[in-house]
Amino acid sequence: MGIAFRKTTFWGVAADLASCPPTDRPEIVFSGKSNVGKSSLINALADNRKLARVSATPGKTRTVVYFNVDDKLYFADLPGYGYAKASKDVKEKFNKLCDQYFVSGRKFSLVLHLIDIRHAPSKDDVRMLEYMNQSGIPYFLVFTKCDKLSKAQIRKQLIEFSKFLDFHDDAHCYAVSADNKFGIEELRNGIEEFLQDELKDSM
Ligand SMILES: Nc1nc2c(ncn2[C@@H]2O[C@H](COP(=O)(O)OP(=O)(O)OP(=O)(O)O)[C@@H](O)[C@H]2O)c(=O)[nH]1
Ligand SMILES: [Mg+2]
Repeated sequence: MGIAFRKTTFWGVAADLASCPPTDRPEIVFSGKSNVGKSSLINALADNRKLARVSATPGKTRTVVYFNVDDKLYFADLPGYGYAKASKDVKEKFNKLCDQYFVSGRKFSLVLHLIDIRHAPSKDDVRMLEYMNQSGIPYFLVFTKCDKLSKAQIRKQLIEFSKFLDFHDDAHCYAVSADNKFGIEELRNGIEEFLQDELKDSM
């Protein structure tokens, strides 16, 4: 049984945990630095440019934005962290929401953690991976904006990252571009395969 990613619709926004949807379906969380391309990736997966708001100014997303995917799962678009121009107050608010989100015991099935293929992972990325490794949170690493590099450069970057990122043995890595759709179908298939059993159980 497949997931029709094109049947993705806006569900709503949550400024706190109480307004998140019921945990009745698998939830996929998009995390990563501001401007890394979380909202663009959601649009690429759904094949709908108008779905998630892509920021002209980074750091705009300040709430968790939920999408209903084919009435089978949710996508949760988290606020990006580490945006330098956000005030301290705003930054703390983001962090609180993100931290709460991860420690709340809220059930989520998979985190897609996004890293720009062109730049070395930040301290926050490393911290996030350590946290997910320690807590046994399932994640895929998704390297974004691959249209900016050649295939050879992409391979080189992936090898470079694997030297200092503590990849889980079974970590899934994807290289994608929301711009030219490189790797998007592979990621859809990866998500589908990963959720197969959970979706079967919930039917
Ligand atoms: N070249 C290229 N640009 C991209 C790609 N994905 C996103 N962008 C651009 O990167 C910028 C940020 O994209 P968003 O999708 O808004 O990033 P975000 O992670 O949701 O940002 P926040 O909501 O601020 O956390 C936009 O200008 C996008 O057009 C990509 O695959 N290739
Ligand atoms: Mg966004």
